Amino acid sequence: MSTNWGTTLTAGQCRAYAEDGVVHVPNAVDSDLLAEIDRLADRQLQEPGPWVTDDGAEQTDGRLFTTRYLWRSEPAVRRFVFESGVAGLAATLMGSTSARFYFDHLLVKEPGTESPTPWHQDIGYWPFLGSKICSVWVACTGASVAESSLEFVRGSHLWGCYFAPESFTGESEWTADFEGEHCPDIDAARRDYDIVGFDVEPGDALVFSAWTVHGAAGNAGTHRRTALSTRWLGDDATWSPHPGSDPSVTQADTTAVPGEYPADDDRFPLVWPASDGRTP
Ligand SMILES: O=C(O)CCC(=O)C(=O)O
Repeated sequence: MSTNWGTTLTAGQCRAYAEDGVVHVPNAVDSDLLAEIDRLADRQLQEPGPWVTDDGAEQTDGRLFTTRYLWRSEPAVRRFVFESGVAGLAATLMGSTSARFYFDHLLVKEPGTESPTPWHQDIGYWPFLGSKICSVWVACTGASVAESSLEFVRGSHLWGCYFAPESFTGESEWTADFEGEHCPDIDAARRDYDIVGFDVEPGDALVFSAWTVHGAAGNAGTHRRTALSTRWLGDDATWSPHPGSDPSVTQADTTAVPGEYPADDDRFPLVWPASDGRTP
């Protein structure tokens, strides 16, 4: 898709990203790509890849399943990353001249899944620092907030807080290595926060800063909720591995130097602007 997001996004959408830390961009991705991702989700549920979170095996009421870092092996995800236009969308909203790709995260909640996505900030999970780092979460299926579309604490990206990563399944995993402040219990005091949630249609994108606190309810609906979240690094991102950060790319996997911009074209490819001069 060759959308020029610089002219397509409204001033209100750009302001929402800057001030709220999240913006809803309807109809951002073509339906043929979404269908490919839906098929991939079916395959992954049957035969999960290496980086999986799954509370499904013993679960009777639904299943919260996530798998990530598929872009190097799955052509559908590769196409999504390099051809859907989401890199340009991320760069434009971050106010960045470039967007490097970090990783993809496919998130599935079967109908009846009780497990919420815990309230969290993304930055603590990731081996990066910088203000221009974001996710483009694309709905592959429609979902209301009650069906597990995302909610955000408006303006929380400006709190100046850096919260510990939270396990999605509640079990102690790599996130436990992090020492630091935990995200407040937003649900225990919802009225104290400015919470915004978005009902989404297939192809809608929610673009949010890595510093914005967000979460999602379980899926009280009758159909599967599938989303593909891609993670983007802007001009001021620096490589910053730390205990408790995402083990899918470690120092051993990259030439990136701690404290410096991650100019590793193999692990963190520059997708925007496209090297062949096309608008991706
Ligand atoms: O889809 C979800 O339930 C969670 C998504 C999320 O937390 C993210 O993309 O950062």
